[in-house]
Amino acid sequence: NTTIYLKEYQVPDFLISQVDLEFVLSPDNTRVKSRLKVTRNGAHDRALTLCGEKLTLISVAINDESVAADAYEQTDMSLKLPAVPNEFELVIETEIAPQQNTELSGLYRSSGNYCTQCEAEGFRRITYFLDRPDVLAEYRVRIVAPKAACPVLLSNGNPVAQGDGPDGLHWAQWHDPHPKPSYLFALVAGDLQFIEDQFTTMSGRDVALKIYTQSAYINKCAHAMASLKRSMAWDERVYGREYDLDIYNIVAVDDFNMGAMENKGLNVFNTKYVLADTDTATDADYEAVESVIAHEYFHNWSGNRVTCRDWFQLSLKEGFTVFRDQEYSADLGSRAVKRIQDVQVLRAFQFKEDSGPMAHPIRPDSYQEINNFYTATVYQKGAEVIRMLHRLLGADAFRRGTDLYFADFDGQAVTTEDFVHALERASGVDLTQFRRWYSQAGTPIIKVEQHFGDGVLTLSLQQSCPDTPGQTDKLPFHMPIEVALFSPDGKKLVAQTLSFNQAEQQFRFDNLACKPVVSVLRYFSAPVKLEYKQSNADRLHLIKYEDDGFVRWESMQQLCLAMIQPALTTGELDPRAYQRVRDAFEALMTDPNPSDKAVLAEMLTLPPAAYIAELASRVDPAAISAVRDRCIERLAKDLEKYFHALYADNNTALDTDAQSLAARRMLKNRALFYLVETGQTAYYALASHQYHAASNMTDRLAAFTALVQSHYPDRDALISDFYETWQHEPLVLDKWFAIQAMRPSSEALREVEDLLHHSDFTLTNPNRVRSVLGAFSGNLAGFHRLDGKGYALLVDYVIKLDQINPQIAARLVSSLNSWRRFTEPYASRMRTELARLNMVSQLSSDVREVVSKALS
Ligand code: HT7
Ligand code: ZN
Repeated sequence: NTTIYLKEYQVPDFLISQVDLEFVLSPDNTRVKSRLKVTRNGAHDRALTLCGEKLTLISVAINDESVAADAYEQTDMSLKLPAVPNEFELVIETEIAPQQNTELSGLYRSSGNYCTQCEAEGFRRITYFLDRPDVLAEYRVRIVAPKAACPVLLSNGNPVAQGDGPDGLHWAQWHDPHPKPSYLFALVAGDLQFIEDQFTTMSGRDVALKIYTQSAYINKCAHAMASLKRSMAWDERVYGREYDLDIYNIVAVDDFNMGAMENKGLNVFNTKYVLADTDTATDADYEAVESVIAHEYFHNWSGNRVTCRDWFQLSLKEGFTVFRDQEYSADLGSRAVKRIQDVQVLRAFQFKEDSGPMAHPIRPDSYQEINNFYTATVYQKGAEVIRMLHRLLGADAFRRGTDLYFADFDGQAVTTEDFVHALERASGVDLTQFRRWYSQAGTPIIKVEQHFGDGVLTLSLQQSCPDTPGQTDKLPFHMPIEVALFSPDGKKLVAQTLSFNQAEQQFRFDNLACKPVVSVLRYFSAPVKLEYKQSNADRLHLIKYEDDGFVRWESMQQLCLAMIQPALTTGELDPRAYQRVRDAFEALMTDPNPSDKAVLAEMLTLPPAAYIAELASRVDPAAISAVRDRCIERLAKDLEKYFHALYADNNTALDTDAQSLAARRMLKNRALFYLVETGQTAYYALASHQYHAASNMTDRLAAFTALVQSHYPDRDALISDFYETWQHEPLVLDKWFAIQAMRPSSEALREVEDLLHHSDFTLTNPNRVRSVLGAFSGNLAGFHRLDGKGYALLVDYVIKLDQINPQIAARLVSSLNSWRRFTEPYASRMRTELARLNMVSQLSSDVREVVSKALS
């Protein structure tokens, strides 16, 4: 594998200002004719080298003159034209086979329809091109296809013309007036239905909105459409951003490597993030659709109008856009729950990445395979970095900064430095030190100590950041630390943002009548790990009086960790630690006026096993599962009557708005989970009744999950019933696969082996692969076995999958990355399997990069 370095970035030797593409579609030999307006960029005499992969070259012509084969050099990665004029028209004809494209990058087929995925480097699998984000061109596209098989022909921009041709063919022409990089190109063709609506922009322009999918799914697109309209209005209101074409098309397909793609005017989505109706989608699915629709829409400005200079700048568009979609969801629903859930994702995935062999800054310095860098670090930590900027500058200055950024760089391909500098210019805040967040990897650790005397509280903060591959001796970061002080009777005395930028720093709070309770890192104001010897009494105080839902939840998590962590080594639950959690749970459940039912549901949830593992110095998966399971079982039994009351109180439809109803369901189903964990027949019956009587997938799936992951005696019959009922709904079937693969027991391996041989399992659909192998690899109790058979199974399938879809194979193998952090024999067994994988001679560059870094 070759390594690409940020420091070696060079401007392109040539620019392409106009692209005319003609596609004559056919499953095994699609003809692509590309007509490019090319100009030399600067004074040099270097050759024009175009990227191209898996292409059959038919012809090359410069200024209408055919170029002979001996006048160019072709490799399996490129086409080099040594002597070209300074300005010319280049016409290249190639042939491709979308039907054989199982990598789902470039032009491929999903359920018989044609679609594309060009980010990051898929366009070079369609035609020879300068396939890099800093080459922006205006595109005109003509698509020719059989009318019967492909009545719908779509590309970027606005429709220009369409017509019928000979032999049952028809054609359509599209024009995108906004210059764009090739990664934003899209084409869709096939037998698709659509729903339509419209949006009038703030300047009064009407935009046609359409969502296309297979006819079987068309009745499930209304929520996505409503989400799109809400997103368009939000981006106008909050960022002053208006949509800029006459039409906004979304297409939902079954086979897609990621969640969705923001191609200009023609988003392509994984069906998982479009389709939703109450029968088949849970409340969480509805929220996911809302946020991904918003995310892709927001890219129209943060990514498309202003794009990335190179792929090292990926967080420029992804971190910023994730921040935008997180804020959108927070504005729409419960801000506190959104923050809690986003922090959970960050801790589960990004903290793990930061402590493993693939750790990288949000702007990486190097990569071998760019697809491996669509990571939680670039996305989620990238969003946290923008969130800190927002907090340090304040909302108004931040908005002035983003206005300046969009105005200055519209139509350009820029860097994270350009973004930070725009914020600096607009706000006058010096962000010199803050920039270290872009270049230093690792999760900072903040030690907090407090001292109180003579009415003065001194808060001492110390920061450090662990070494990561290739980076030692990190310099201090600049971060906002939100604090508040509470009086003994629960009054908020002070709330303040501390600007923390030294290795050690002290902050004074004067004139305090008595020792306050200190709340630190409110709203999770910086992506750090806190080392804070807070008393349990203070935690309980914050659970009771904090108005930040995140801190209330975090304080509860800390109480739980204080019960779980010591037991991982002693094997015994400390009775006092247990009693504290038990009493706190009881107090929460008997609070007559819980402020937010969804926050309460989160507070009644123990820290996830993955987070307990992340915090451990050495991971003993069996100990983590055993201790966590024991806590759940004891809490379930001891608090049964409260869980039962909570269930009964919330098993109603008293609320009318969708959000309150969803919060009620969340709380009720949390209670149901504990009730089923008591192992009592009556509660199995209750869950079984809920499963059969449910009027929505949230309740049905919650009951199904609780029962399948318990010792329910009729488990097998229940699993069959679910399958019989939902086998024709692929997204529901994915849930069916995943819930079994996540069974928290050593039995999971046998079940996963069966699932992998199920007639509905396939390695060609990424959602299905994720629902079995992805879910299994995240199953601490099932995957991590003393005999290492979980790892062996995963590697067997990674080897097979690598031949089909290397991007997905590489993501699966990363679950073994953290092998060094495990106790024996797990660590050795994981390493053995990685070494076996590394011995395979025909590995893709994707898997090779992950496995070699994991072993180095
Ligand atoms: N910007 C999109 C990234 C994406 C992608 C990247 C690599 C391979 C396949 C992919 N599909 C989509 C998604 C987003 O962040 O909006
Ligand atoms: Zn994105």
